Amino acid sequence: MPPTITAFESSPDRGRGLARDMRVRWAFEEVGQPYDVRLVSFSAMKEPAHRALHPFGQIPTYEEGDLVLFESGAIVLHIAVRHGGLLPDDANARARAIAWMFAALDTVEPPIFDRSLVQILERNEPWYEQRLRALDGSIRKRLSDLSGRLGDADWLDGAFSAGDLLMVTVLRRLNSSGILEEYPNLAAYVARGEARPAFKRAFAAQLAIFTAASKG
Ligand code: GTB
Repeated sequence: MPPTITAFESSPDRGRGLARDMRVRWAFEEVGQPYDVRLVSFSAMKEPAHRALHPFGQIPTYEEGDLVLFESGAIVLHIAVRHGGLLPDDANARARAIAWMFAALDTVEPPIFDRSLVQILERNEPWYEQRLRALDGSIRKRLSDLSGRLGDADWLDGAFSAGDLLMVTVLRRLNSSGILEEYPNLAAYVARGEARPAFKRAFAAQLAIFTAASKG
């Protein structure tokens, strides 16, 4: 039986592939492994049955036999360790690819994710513009360093890896902000990731859920 992951029954991103199941789907597609998806509602996520899988009552989760995982980064790492194609064989290169995974989630994602939260939750607050400017400053600092490091390479460290997969999913969240375009090599990097056949298959799969839900 293929592993089962969970995803939003009705994603608030309206099929833009911004929820964190997208990176897990993409990882499965890159390594050529089938997977099943169980859709969960916001209320079901907070029920004991789902909390047994995910202590914080969120998606995505991963179930395979006796193994239950949460945290999208841990799930992508697990897929990459189990199957070839997302981590280099050379031990040092593998360690560096894993460092890029952590960099994507620990160093680059926080201000980007906070920006989207602030736009949703704090738009009518008196501090909104100031907070947004501060976050944009933090984001630009990270992007400037990342852009300098990437230079004119296709990927962050040699061949495409799970580090690139996570970094691209993180940067995609800036797609409608205008900020990414200030760093043409990063915009091209995201476009390269999105052009990968595995990304396209993963994107189409999550979009199909939104399309079916909006018809039904
Ligand atoms: N660190 C965890 C991980 O990486 O797996 C974070 C998991 C997480 O934030 N899950 C979110 C969730 O379940 C969905 S992805 N939220 C429901 C809840 O907490 O009750 C975050 C997300 C939500 C919405 C959009 N969007 O609308 O664009 C994008 C991303």
